[in-house]
Amino acid sequence: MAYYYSEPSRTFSEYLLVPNLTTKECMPSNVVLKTPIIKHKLGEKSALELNIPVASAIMQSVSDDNMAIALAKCGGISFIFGSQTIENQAEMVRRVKKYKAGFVASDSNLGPNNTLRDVVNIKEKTGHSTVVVTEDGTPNGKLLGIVTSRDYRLSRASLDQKVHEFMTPFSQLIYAHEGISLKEANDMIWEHKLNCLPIIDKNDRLVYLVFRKDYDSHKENPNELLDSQKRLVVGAGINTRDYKERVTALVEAGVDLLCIDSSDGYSEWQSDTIKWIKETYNGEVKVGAGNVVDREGFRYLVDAGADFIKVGIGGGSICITREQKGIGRGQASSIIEVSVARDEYLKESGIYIPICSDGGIVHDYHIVLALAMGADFVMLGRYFARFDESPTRKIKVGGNFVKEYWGEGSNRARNWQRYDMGGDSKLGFEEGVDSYVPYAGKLKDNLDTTIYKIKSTMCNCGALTIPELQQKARLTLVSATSIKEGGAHDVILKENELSSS
Ligand code: RVP
Repeated sequence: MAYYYSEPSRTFSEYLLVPNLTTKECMPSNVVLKTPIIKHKLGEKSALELNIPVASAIMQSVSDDNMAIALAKCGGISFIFGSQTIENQAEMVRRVKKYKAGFVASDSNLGPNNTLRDVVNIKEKTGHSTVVVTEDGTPNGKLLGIVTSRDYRLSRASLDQKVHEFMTPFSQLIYAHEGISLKEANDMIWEHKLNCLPIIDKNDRLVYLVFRKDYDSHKENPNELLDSQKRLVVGAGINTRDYKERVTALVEAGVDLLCIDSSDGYSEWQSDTIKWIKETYNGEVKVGAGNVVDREGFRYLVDAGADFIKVGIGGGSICITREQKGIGRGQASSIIEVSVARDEYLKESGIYIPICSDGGIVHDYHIVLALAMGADFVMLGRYFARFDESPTRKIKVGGNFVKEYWGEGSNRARNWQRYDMGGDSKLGFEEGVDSYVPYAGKLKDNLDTTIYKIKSTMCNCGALTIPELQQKARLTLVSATSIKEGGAHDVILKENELSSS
């Protein structure tokens, strides 16, 4: 006879946190959100920790190198999407690893025989007023000079004038050599009253530019997630088909953490993939697995050697797996059961396995609920898709700016490996939709607010760290009526009144 769960499958919005005593030291500024991301022995530190408990989803419309840089600067991690060629994905990882805070690759480059017209055009395209002149017009060519708006007067000059006639030539430039620290570069910027310092290699080829304003923004990111060589940390998604070639390329590119990306991870394919990675790299390469929603799935992947477990089926905002296949479970119920399984495993083995709650975060407070229920970090798709840094188009629909956001199981992404059930390799039917999300601006501005909210809620719960929250939190189920009263009610909202008049 089939097994029936005695409890309904619950989601985050059905729960609230009940406040504990808030002591005087329980202030948002004292809350530390560091959290483990790979398994470790009880009492020891995880070899990789996040500075804030968020990851961006393994999706084409969310996590490319640009997103990964922006999120790691804020202390979280991106998993670069795997539904692209191995070469492209490895190149994205390489770009994140090469990124040096404050050192940027030049995006406005011309050759000496280009014209002032080209300068004007490139300025309009990139929005940057510093144009680099290299021998071959590439970002890493031999540096010949620099053009800024101080070098020409549009009202007087001919647009056909050649760049080499009015640029500031190399002989008059202040520059530095590769290997200089950001602090040293900044000192030179101040000493010589520069806006931009070119960094060149021993053959006079341009490597980076350092801008005065970038140094300031570096100081604004105290949570930056860096590896031992001070490079940004980045993850990548893999599948259970081409993992031998893909993992090899990603590891070579310097990836810090892998995650098998699948809508249903309780499979022998995943076990084989994890075992191959662990054997091939002597346990050195770290890999998360999932998604699962129960104790059995969790144990199976942990026994195979997974470093963290990702939880959630069908809860994603763009996901229609539940409708299409009748598979899934409420995200809250899944996290609660898997956390109990994790604690059991910890008791038996002395090993702590971090859990990632993936999908279905609708409100910021849902993140705190997930953490309180036992998750160590959350993975978000819709949330990050709304920002400037996501790889999708920003367009105007009905007078409002939106960004595109599509599921990995949609026809647009065609990520059949994520929904692979063995056999023929193609997407039989869609499990995701193509959609828009409201445009929300810069990642950092939004994330700062979210993090502040998380810290405030934790203070209400009397918790200064995530482990403390997990121990102390008191959660209550809410009735349908309480949910209704959770928002503004029984008042006439001014916005509505204005828009209807
Ligand atoms: P959300 O944050 O609610 O947008 O959910 C993002 C998650 O949804 C992803 O991390 C992934 O687990 C899942 N996903 C991605 N594509 C699809 C799909 O097409 N069904 N689902």
